[in-house]
Amino acid sequence: MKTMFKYFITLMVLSSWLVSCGDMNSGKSSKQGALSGNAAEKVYVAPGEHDEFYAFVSGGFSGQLAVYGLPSGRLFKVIPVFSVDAEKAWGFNEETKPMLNTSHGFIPWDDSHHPDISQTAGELDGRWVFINGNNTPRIAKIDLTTFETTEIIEVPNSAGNHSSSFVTENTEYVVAGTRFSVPYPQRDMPISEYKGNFKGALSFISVDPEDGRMDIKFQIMMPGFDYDLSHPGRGDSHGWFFFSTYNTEEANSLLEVNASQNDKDFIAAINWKKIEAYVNEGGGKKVPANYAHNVYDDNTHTATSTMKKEVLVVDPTEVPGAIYFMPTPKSPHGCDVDPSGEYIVGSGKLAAELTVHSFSKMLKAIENKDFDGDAYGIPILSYEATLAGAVKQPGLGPLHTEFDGKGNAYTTFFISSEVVKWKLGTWEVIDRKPTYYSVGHLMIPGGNSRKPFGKYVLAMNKITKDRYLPTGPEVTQSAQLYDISGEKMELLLDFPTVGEPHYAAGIRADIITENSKKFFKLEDNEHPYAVKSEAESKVVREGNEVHIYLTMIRSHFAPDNIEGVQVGDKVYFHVTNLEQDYDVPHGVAMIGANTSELLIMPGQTETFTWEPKQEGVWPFYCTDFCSALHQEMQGYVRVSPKGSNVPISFTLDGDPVDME
Ligand code: K7E
Ligand code: CUA
Repeated sequence: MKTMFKYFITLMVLSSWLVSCGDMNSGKSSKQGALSGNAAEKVYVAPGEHDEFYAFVSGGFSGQLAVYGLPSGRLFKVIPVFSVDAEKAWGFNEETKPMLNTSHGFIPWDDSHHPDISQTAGELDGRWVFINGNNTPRIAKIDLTTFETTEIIEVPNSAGNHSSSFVTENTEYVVAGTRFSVPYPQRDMPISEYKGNFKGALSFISVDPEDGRMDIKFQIMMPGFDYDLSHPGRGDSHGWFFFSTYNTEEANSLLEVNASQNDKDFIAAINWKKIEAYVNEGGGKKVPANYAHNVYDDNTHTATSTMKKEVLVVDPTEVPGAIYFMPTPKSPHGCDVDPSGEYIVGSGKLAAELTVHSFSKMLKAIENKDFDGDAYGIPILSYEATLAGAVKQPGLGPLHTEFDGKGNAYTTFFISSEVVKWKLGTWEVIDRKPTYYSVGHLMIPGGNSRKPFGKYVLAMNKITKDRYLPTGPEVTQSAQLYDISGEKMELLLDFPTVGEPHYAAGIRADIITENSKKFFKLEDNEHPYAVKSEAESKVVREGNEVHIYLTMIRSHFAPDNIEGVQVGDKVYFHVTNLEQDYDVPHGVAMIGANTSELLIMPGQTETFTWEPKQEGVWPFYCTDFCSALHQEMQGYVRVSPKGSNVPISFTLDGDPVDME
């Protein structure tokens, strides 16, 4: 075993040498022959034409979710999720600050990895996309009518929320598993006592079928392993959920060596329907917890944050027959389920072959009690009993697998930098294509459902090196698009990404476009500081707070000139965009405001604050080039010394209005 480990370390070193070798040759050799035939034509989307697919690509350490078109690779939007975004005032304006509230306070950053689109009957329905925040465990929901984050729920008892956020085939649940096990309950204790005392929480978050509202239905308190990735069963295996684990050694230091001791770790198979029934009959224990639930309302254009105080916890030993472990070689990372739901692929990061489990064999093994001991009372199924087959010598360092719906699987190999196509059932390798370089996840639009679209695969790479013009020490991350409609894969396109893309979710565009919102209706605007016409615009002093009810329409603000503000005041700009047309946002920025500009969509109201420090007459202006007279869209605020007797007044439609 030790020798095996050394062998793989050698391979890893070798692979980094290969990468730097490509670098030395300026990548010329690596690029030769990569493209053939009419690749350019296949990704060419003529001016004015639309892409066939949306790709929602996670931003990793950027904390955001980027929207691209495929096959063009054009970037359409970066949706702010877990990180503040000055471009959209996310986390800067008063309305969205509550979205980033957690039990640790306002946390304006996270590490987002795995987007997954909602499903109905195992097919993508295009209503929402979910994504996990790893660092301060959270799950976000993005509404695909507005492409805005509308809900974030914190996950208690979790740490490194990585085996997340994957949805069951009717979006009954979005599931979040902990990567790091932690003391349960959290307490001050010696780290050396990890084993047996730390636990791994797997959270089943229900999603309301009507409004999508999330709620932690239950958490399963599993043994103190690392829960790395997960996927739901589908078809016959709907009702089960599978999680890859590593560190079943329960080591707490130098995991690189100490968590690679066991020849096999596990894929945990969880019969969530059984646990759901147990919980519905009053099973489980309500325990104190502290976590934020943040909801954004499209009518008030405002988020609220509620702190929740308890969570329902299930001890696996109390629900016999609901959880089993399937031994899986060498610290598996990816845990992927094919469209039929029969095959569960475990990608042992250090394994020489790719292990595939069979769901039907698993059921038989459970029936026959074909066990190989237990771990903390959870039966371990015998390895041979669940094994469907193995892909022999497929590549080095397998990470993730997706499916084309035509009986083929595609697996990424990090160390040997390639995507390998192989056949389900015969396990034979059909094709392999290099990636540039060191690929992590890959994505086939719909590849996570019963009906993949099976036309393209997108590989998301960890190392870029020489693929683009250099930009100093930091180079862009990269995605690569392959045509998979034929027997052999064909590399079509490289394109840069935002942050580090881990996973992505893709969907046929028309499923989303038919419901896409064009603007917010002014009549539905329930923001408490909204004004629905210029005539209602006003400026109100309340002690040392000044509230400006500002409207915007092409090409002026109402009011524009405002007097009576004093040094030391806290000025609230409540800004409503009165436009009722597609694609006419206005922006607003105030000199010296240390929040952010606002970018306000038609029918929407947003608020920023400004605390003037200096007397004078200070301008504000529109930041979005909205019309030929955009540069005329401006105003002034006169700031007088503290205690001055200049009354609050403003100009509306060119006429002065006195408020006092
Ligand atoms: Cu493999 Cu976070 Cu899914 Cu990245 S993870 S690669
Ligand atoms: Cu409004 Cu520019």
